[in-house]
Amino acid sequence: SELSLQGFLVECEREQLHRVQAIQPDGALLGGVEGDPHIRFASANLADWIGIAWEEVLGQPLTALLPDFPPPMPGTTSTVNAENWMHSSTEKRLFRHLFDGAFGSLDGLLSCNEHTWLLELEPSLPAAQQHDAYRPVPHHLYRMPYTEPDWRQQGQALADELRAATGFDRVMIYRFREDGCGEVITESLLSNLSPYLGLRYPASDIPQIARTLYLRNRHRQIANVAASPVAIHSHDDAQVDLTLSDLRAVSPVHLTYLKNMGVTASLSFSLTLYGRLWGLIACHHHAPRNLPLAVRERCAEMAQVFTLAIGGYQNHRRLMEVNGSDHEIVNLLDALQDAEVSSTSTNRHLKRASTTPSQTLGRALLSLVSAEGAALVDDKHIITFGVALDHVQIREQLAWLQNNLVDQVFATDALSALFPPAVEYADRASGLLAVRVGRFTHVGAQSERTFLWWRPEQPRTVYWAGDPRKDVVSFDAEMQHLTPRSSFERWIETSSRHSEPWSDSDLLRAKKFRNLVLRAVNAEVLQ
Ligand code: BLA
Repeated sequence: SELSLQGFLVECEREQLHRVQAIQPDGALLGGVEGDPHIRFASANLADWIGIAWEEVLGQPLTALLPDFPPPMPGTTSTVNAENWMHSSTEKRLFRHLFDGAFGSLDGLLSCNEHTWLLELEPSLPAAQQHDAYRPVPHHLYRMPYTEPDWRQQGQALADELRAATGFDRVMIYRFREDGCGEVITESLLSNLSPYLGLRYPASDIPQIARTLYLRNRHRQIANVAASPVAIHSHDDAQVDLTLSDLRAVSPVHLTYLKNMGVTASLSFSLTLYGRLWGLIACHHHAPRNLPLAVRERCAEMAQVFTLAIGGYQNHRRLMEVNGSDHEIVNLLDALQDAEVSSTSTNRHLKRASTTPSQTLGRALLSLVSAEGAALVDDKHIITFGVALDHVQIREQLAWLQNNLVDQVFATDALSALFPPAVEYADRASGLLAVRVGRFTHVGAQSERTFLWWRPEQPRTVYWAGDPRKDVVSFDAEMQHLTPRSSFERWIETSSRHSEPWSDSDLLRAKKFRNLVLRAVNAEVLQ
């Protein structure tokens, strides 16, 4: 039912992923409390990896196990030393061949946040793989894309390189949209698999906590969805914080999700831009697959390089757009002035948009942000351009804006979702961009003028992986509980009550326009 579905999604968002007291079985974990070198946490499988039982190490200082810890890190001016290794640090530190004994060679990955330090042990890179794992990031990934085709090509090159480096069946670049949903924008895959390229997935597929963890961790490996997790034992019932852990056990819901998708191993990399999660790179494999840490790190490096390309491309485009808009805005301001002069001279101030200057103004206004309709409104007057609303509707819209919004520039591509009466005219104004300009009058009071732009409803075809309304979860009758959706069949939605979204550049132009109008009108008064 609707209720249990909602309840399930709330539970998903509540799951404290970093509090799970278990790891995946591909290594072992030791840990303690920030600032204290005593071992408080040890995974139950410790004996399998170093030959010493977890019971024996709990309560001991780490140096009882590793007398020379921390070992020097070659080639760095590292701040790791005997006094501060267990203190909070943003960087994870890899110690190669930390253990070298009868059980083989193990690397140690040290991480420490404000609560906990962790030392995770994983098999060292086999000598045969050293050559590949330490190859530099391919040069062509460093190229800066300047055009749309360059940008697409760059993404494809990354996905192809990552598939070659990881040996996974499928590598996808998954980009988050403003509404939290995600879309597969690039894909590299084995030729016998069906593509996911262009498919959209609802936001609930990746809960917020999982996204937050990706801001702190560059990669996440799930080597085998069928593997049993290994418990972490603790000294005096302390709880281990696995925020920075590489081996953290996987959420059961997500394991079911991957199994439903036919995936046995998954590896993902975060794409973080300006402190926000821009997207993920998701890799799938049909069989268990465990890559050495050095290989994962090298792949994360490639992903990191790609984020520079994303940032560079975005900034370049923005700059081009800002420069390109100057001329247009100056023309628009001229048209605005001409229209006002002509309307005052004929003593029909802001009344009808029938004169030639006002037609010029209309064209310039509409093209500034590629709108179909626009209006210029102040306390007393309304002038409309293009496909517009009637005056009652405009007054209502303005009243709503004034009561609900503080921003001087506001945009939505789904007005009726925020302001239900707008359903009535969704065909003309599903998208609204509003710019408010305060104006000092000659008597010193402030009056306000608002520019409104509208975009019509755009029937938009969205390819969802499964029906997002029905298939997010399903009821497992046998297990008597809810499970993540099991259908990933392509499902087509023709969305309504949305306009073409306003782009960054539309907003930039609107803001720039506002600043110039503001300057012009207030300069006029001060003269
Ligand atoms: C995690 N969900 C994830 C991750 C991805 C997805 C990429 C990161 C971990 C990983 O790389 O496997 C989703 N994977 C996708 C999508 C595609 C893909 C969309 O390949 C598209 C091609 N999942 C649900 C529901 C819940 C849920 C309803 O569908 C609610 C409980 C949970 N997803 C969930 C959890 C994690 C997750 C808890 C974190 C898993 C972990 O890190 O332990």
